[in-house]
Amino acid sequence: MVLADLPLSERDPSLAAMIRRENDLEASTLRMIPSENYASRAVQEAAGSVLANKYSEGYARKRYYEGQEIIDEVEELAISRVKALFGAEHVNVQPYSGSPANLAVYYAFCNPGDPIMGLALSAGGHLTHGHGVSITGKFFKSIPYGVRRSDHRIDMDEVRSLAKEHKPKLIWAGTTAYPRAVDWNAFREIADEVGAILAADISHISGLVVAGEHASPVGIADIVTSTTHKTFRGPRGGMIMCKQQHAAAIDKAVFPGLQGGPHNANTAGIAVAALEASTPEFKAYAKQVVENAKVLASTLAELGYAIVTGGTDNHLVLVDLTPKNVTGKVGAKALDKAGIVGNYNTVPFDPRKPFDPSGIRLGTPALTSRGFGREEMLQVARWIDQVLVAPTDEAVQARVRNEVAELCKKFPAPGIAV
Ligand code: DSN
Repeated sequence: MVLADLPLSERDPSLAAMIRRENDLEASTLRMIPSENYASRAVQEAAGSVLANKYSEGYARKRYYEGQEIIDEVEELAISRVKALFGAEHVNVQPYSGSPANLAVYYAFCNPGDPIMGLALSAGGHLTHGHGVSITGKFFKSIPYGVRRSDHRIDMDEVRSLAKEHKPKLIWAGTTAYPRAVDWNAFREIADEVGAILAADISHISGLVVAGEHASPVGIADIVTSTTHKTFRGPRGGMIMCKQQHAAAIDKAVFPGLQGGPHNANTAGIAVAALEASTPEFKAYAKQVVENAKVLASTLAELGYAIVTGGTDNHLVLVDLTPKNVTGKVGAKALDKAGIVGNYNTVPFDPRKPFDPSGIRLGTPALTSRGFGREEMLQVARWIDQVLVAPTDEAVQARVRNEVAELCKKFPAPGIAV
């Protein structure tokens, strides 16, 4: 057999072993980072296929390279499925991920130095919505808005007054660590009042939007961006939806503005994910994601945890650990040792620094993909509490890790070989 035909386990056994270990880790732990999920076997097959071999600069039927008859079909299929799911007028599935999708929006509508607005990272926004360490905060004049001190919800009065003062070219509505619904119409009103482009970043919630578990910004915002691997449960990737009037500007910004050839295998994975997201099973899944997050939030609240905003409307729970005298980093690391994988996170008006903040962020998309429901979430909340009340107790961590692994065996993760 020629070397190129050897399986990975023989061609590169050490790397194959790493993948096997990651497989086992994902199989046996509770993956609660809200932006993660389990892509199905079919999505993984498409995303790992020979389509990755092909270069396809341009768009379907308008490529710069030959041999595109199948790639064109694949990209058109992905686009038509995403259009139908979201009711979008125009879709671009070429962005490599969420950050490049967002950069394309800037490139389409803004010039360097233009004022732009987005939710501050410290209040639950995203780096690419104008944070100072991001290129988006360096090349544009970023005016962040925040959440109210009283209830930690987005302060639409502040959004309006900042927009009127700074006349932004672009306003971002969208979040990464915000447990409540976003009011797209309220953003639309403000954008109209100041003549701004409104971009909704639904990376975290696109699966919920498809299923009607969160209101859709499609048709309200000028532009909607999303990753494809979070609640949408596809491969790593990005997509942009927009009104027809912005189609040419967006397409030109993605290619040739920012990117070269699209990652065609990922495009195929997006097509499969869109097919899966159109099923009644997916609708039930997304409903359960939200129900599970509500159970987690209310149970942790009963156990004495400070839940940011007092609960959740979506797939994530932001927990302020200050009342428990544990920092977010210590808490997240203790949970990780116990097989409960979340991330430490700032909470609004956090007196601590982002590298060792006061909170943890926990999500339910991956657990729900395993089939977890109310009973399992009650148990997860109890385990979280047992670990966090004694964050240096390695015996507790070991015991919980074993119990977690036992429960995981009863709920095999999709797309994971056991
Ligand atoms: N890294 C993603 C998240 O965890 O929310 C955002 O890009």
